[in-house]
Amino acid sequence: MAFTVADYVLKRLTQQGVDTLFGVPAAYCAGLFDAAGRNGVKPVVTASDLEAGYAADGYARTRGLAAVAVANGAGTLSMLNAIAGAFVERSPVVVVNGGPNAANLANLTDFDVLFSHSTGQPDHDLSTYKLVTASAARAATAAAVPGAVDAAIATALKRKRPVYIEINRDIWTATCPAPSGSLPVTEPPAGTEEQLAGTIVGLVRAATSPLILVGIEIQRHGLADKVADLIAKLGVRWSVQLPAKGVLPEQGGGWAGVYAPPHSLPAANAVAQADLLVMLGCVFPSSYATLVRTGTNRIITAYDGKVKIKTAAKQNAQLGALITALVTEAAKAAPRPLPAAVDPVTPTAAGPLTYRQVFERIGAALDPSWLVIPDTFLGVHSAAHLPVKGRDGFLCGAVWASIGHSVAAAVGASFGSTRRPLVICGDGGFHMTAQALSTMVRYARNPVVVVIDNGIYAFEQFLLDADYFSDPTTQPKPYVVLNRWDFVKFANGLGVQAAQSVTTTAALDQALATAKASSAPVLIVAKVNPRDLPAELG
Ligand SMILES: Cc1ncc(C[n+]2csc(CCOP(=O)(O)OP(=O)(O)O)c2C)c(N)n1
Repeated sequence: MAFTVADYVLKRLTQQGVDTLFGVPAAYCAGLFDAAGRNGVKPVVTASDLEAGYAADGYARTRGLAAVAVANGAGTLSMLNAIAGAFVERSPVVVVNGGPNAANLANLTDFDVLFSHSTGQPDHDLSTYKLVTASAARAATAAAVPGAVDAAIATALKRKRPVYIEINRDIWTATCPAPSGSLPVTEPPAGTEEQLAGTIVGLVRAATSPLILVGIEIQRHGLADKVADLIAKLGVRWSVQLPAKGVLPEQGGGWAGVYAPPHSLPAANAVAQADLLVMLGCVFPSSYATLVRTGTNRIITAYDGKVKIKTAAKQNAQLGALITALVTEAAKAAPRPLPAAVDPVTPTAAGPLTYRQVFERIGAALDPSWLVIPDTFLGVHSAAHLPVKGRDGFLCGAVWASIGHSVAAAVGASFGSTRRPLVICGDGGFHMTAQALSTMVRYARNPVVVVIDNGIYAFEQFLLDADYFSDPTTQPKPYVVLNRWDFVKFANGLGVQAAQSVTTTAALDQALATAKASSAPVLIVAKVNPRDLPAELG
């Protein structure tokens, strides 16, 4: 059989280690799914398009690159939220979209006849995805495919951001030359790195209490070992942003805890006291506004190909080359003595099941086999302090903060990571993507999903009127109260046999131990009082 356009796309993906294609097929992209098997790529069909996007995101975060294809318009626009999160949090997902053919476009332009799922714009998906990807391009002919695909995948690898390729739906089976040569996977150095490194290390040495804050780009660019070396050679305190938790093992001298303002002692104190903050590969969520706006005279940042030293103008610099130069520069003098690591969080006494107890019991159960995936909910503040073991044991959409991400990202992470996903999610977040349990069953995946069932969108209630949590006479906002599901029956209906509710710490311990012993997907529903708050917020 001749080599085709679909083969070209899949071959370039498999060359980068991608062995799974997430999506919900449609006539537009069926040609890609048809070619998957013969190219050694396993199609994973999810229960929704949004789930496909989150799953691809979870795979990209753990494997380094992912691919997803859904229906033009109806599927892609449903998936947009997931790809926006991947864009913000540097997750290189390749969105492969079947696009309108020449007749579709002519009918629309000449007679206002809508092609399937068209909004009436000839490029509705292309234009929309430009907003949430590092590159978005359309290939109308087979001749244009190699150039478009190579440019897109190279951009995803270099920038660690999603990319979008739209391919005329008529050409999947058209003949195409096989790929030749390898794709560039890193940006070239800017030439500024050595000089910048000299300045930065000089400032660190001159500071009284410098602190390095590690961000997610360090993991995405495979720079964790070098950053660990840099910390040791300089002898500085260090912290991580919440999305970067687990990028480095959380131990040893200088470890100051996860910095996730506004609820992140002791790291918040360490950051507040630092006279120099070196933020490597960080993304700033809204909670960083005060720190970044008021701290320009003590902050150095390096992210997204740019370095800024205090109030000086930004300069181009390639992150990997900069970190290498920093290590070389740091090696020229002895490290300063490292302060002792922060004490681990001490457990409280056993008692009724509360947010605090749920996280303490999960913390006690953690070992290096788990990949902790918290959702956006009250418990994310507690997840920041979980004793994740080793490296790359944590995955969190903490900046984009879309509820429901965790459950569906676990589908992808179960394919991309050697660790077993342990999802911790609120009941409201679980409502968003609960059908992902079905995908886990269908493809024999093994995530353990812990749903903290308090019957409300407590995070929203906390933001809008926190009195509710301390004053029994204060009623919740009516729109934060959830429809109560029978989660166990729901999970059973989707094929998850191992589903149970727990109301005590002993039962939770038992459920976690039983889950650990099984290789099937598991749902544990931890019932918590709606007025209960995690330790970090109480
Ligand atoms: C997709 C999406 N919709 C809405 C929100 C706003 N939001 C943030 S937290 C939250 C409540 C989460 O509730 P739940 O999952 O039950 O956890 P809890 O807050 O009770 O711990 C909501 C609705 C969001 N972040 N993302």
